[in-house]
Amino acid sequence: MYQRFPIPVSITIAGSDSSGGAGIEADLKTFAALNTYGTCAITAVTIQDTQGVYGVHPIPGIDIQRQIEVVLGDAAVKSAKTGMLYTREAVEAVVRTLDKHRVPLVVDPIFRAGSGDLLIKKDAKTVLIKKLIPEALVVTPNIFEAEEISGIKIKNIDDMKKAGKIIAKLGNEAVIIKGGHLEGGTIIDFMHYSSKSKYYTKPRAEIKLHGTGCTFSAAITAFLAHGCNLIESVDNAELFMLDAVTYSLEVGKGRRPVNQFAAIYREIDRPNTLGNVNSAIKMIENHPEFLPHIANVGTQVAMALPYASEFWQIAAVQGRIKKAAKKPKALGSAKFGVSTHMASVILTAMKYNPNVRAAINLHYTPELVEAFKKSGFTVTSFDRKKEPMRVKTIEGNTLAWGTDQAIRKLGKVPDVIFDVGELGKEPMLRVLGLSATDVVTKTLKVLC
Ligand code: PXL
Repeated sequence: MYQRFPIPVSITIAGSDSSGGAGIEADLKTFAALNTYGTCAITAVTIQDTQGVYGVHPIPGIDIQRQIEVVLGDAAVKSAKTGMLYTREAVEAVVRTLDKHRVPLVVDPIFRAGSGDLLIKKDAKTVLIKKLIPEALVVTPNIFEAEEISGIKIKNIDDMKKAGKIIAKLGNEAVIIKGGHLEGGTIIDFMHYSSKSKYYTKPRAEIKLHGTGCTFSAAITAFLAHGCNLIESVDNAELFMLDAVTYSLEVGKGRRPVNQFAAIYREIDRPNTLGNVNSAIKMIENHPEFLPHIANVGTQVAMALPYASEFWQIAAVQGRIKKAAKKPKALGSAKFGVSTHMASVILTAMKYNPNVRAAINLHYTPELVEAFKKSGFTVTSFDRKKEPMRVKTIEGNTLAWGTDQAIRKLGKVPDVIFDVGELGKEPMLRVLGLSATDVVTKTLKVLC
């Protein structure tokens, strides 16, 4: 049948996590973010928040079996994953049904929650290792799970490699041992497949996260459903995790759930961000009050996409805003990636407060600073003379350094950051705010 909106279907067989961060909830969000239609068989209902697990109610094996059977009998499911399988009955139900319907299978062995709570019974673990793992295309244990499955202690990369080889002997095609629980500033995930090794290196997030394992294995499952081979699926899943981890969410008082939608929310905001900068440009052009404050090098008004981390994710005015006879005049309209200077200011501010996504630069005068202060805005500054040689010569990012200095001095992101310039550097003032129109509105409050 011709499908007007084709979307591959995947199934997750896992436990529900009432905190929404892991389990079925993380899997379905991941499937959705990766344009895969998610179906599910729930194996247990857990009572938990971001701080811990307070109860587990297993679903009877027969009901797990029937959920899988009806879904697989109805839709053309392209890939499957398992997560929390609490009881022996649950594991056996999965083995029975997947034996009849062969689909590429990702087994994420779940032994404990990040909080330390047990999420599998002992006899279930034995059957999982003996009967389910051999059926998998890929198994994705963390260090502790890999230790239990392989029977060896894992202290370093060599041990990971040994454990990977042992686990692969169970019959599964590949193993990825996630290295997050080993010490060190970088995390290394190790993959063993057809007697080969592959390593994925990434920076460690210095916060406690929730749902990383579920999201990672669900992402592999989603890419498999899209027809990627195993290596491509893992490569893509690793990339997907970078944004999901960087932009984890502060939802409760405990661990931070990863954010499967960070990249989508960023990209979807492109037209809004461009539109907002264009509106700000119009406001400036319509207010001659700006004219004396337009910077000699030109004024920029810029705004970042949400979850931005790169300069090309910041929109600004192509060609800047210049002084014309009676009014300020923009030489072009809003465009991404046209201002490295404003990108440095905004990206630095966003590290402290992700809501501060916009800035405008104006020519500094002591009178203008006084006017901002008088209107009740917070103002702080940095001193170019204090710029370390390292920043000046090697890093070459004076504005990121200066913005950082100014924010640290105040202890929060201010409304205004200025510097009095130096030889060849115009004295400059930057107004920061939530959006391009917000920074213009703040400035107009002072100027009008
Ligand atoms: O992160 C593993 C995991 C899987 N499934 C459920 C969970 C957790 C962790 O808390 O609650 C249901």
